[in-house]
Amino acid sequence: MLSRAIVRPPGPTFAEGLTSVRLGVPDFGRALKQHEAYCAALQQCGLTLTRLEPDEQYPDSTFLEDTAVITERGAVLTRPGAINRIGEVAGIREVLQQFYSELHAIHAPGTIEGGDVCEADKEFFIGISQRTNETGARQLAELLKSFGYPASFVDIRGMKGVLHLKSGLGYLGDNQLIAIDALAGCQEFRDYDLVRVNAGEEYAANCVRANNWVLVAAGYPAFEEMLRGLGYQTIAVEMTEFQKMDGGLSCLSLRF
Ligand code: CIR
Repeated sequence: MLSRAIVRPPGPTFAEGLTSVRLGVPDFGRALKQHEAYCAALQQCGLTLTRLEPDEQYPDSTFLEDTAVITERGAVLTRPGAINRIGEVAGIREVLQQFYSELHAIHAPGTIEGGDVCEADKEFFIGISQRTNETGARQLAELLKSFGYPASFVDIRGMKGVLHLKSGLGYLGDNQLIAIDALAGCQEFRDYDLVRVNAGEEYAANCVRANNWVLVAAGYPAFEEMLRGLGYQTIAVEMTEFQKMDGGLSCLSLRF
């Protein structure tokens, strides 16, 4: 059961963040409204929010999932592969110290971004990506092992348009793993029931199971309908302005 989430609204420099997509410049006012609706959706799922102040020094700091990996048994501060995001981690350390007495960290030359880490019940998948290197993945796997969790690696470096592992993978619970076509054939997922995402709806794969609900990006009706058909209650959240900056639903919070 999830009880808390940490969130940080975008700051006025949001549009200066990193992006690899060409969907236009995000509208700051609209991004703030979408973020507020996202927070309301998490609250509807029963989560108590810790709301951090916007941090204009770091345009991508609203995507705070990338700065830590949180499990029931311990937390790990990451070391983002995007050099201009490394400084975001110090602020998250201060916040997580309130909740975790023991905080671990990834060390240079290792890099990890939380978007590359997918938990499926008691097992973790770690994406090796443009942002997460093998050294960082191995460091994280060792730490997860010390918590009692197995981890395996999924190399996504050759997958065009997939920034992070969770850009194309999501765990719904009940042994059901959402996967875009490029990931569906990975051996690592062979023991799971795969829920496939239609071509053109790949962005929707990054959804968030939060207690009795699944948060989905608005605008993907076939995907949402499919989840409902599987018996899930969904909450659709407008994400257009975050999508312009390569961000999905999971990146906007740390949930535990
Ligand atoms: C970045 O490129 O780092 C941000 N603009 C987007 C990060 C998205 N994070 C995620 O998918 N976990």
